Amino acid sequence: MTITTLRHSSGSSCKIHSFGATVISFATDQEHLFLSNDAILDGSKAIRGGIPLVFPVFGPSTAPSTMPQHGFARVNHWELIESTETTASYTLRLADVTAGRGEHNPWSIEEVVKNGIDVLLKYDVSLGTDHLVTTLTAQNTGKAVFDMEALLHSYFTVSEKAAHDNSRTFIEGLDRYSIVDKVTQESGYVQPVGEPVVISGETDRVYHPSEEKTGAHVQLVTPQRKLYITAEGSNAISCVVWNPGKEKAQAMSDMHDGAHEEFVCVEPGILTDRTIRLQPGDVAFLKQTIKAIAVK
Ligand code: TA6
Repeated sequence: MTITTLRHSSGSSCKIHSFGATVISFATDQEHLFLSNDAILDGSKAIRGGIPLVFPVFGPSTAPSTMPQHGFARVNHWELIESTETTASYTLRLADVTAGRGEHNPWSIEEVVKNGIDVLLKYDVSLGTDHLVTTLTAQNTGKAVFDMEALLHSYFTVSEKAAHDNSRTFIEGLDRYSIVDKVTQESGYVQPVGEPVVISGETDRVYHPSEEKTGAHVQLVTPQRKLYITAEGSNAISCVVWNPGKEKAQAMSDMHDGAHEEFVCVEPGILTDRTIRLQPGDVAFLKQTIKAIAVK
């Protein structure tokens, strides 16, 4: 298990853990990614913080599949194939996936022998003066078509424990997106124009674009800075906004006390009814750019 550090001459830096190819730090004049003090970094559990990679399913699997929540990408060791001072490229081959395949789904060892599914995942990380670009690509290297979801589960730090302070922490850019609220179980309503998205207690919502937009531009405003999160991909980009709230955070063994006030997850992804159907030989991608602007 290795941690690769990227450094830019401007002073920005980035750290990537080979477990899950999880970016665990992106700093300019300050750290932008949240990593729980209790995160487990020994490869026995998905890393709680940074940017875990979600593939090929988002959320819990549908029965009878026993693939774990968010799929296998975040719980396997990725190979670092190339790096420079400011870039790193990782790959994960299905043949090297030892954890998280589960049973009764097309990715299980038993099924793959019969159906001929194969995939090559690649993850490119590139550091700039004030930005970080992360690109996940999936190439269908097998004989059969497969469906996939993909998401960059980005945890962003919020200083001064202000994640739930709606006047200082909010998300812009999701106007007119339709909402699936997993806490209230409500759906089918849209984010009003000009109204920012705020975190109120436990928050777990998926925002789907009203049009088939293969790009998204979202701004996360916090007391310490504004983050411009731009995403593009091979299908419409949805955006998940998540914070576990106090009780759920306390119940998570790898979340330190009070952590729910220190981060907000803003997660671009290709999800649910926008799932990608990838034919043999085809490539799909999901790219996120995070740009930090200090708030004066
Ligand atoms: O992306 C939001 C979400 O799916 C939430 O429902 C919540 O469970 C979160 O991810 C964290 O999931 P994890 O499996 O990392 O505990």
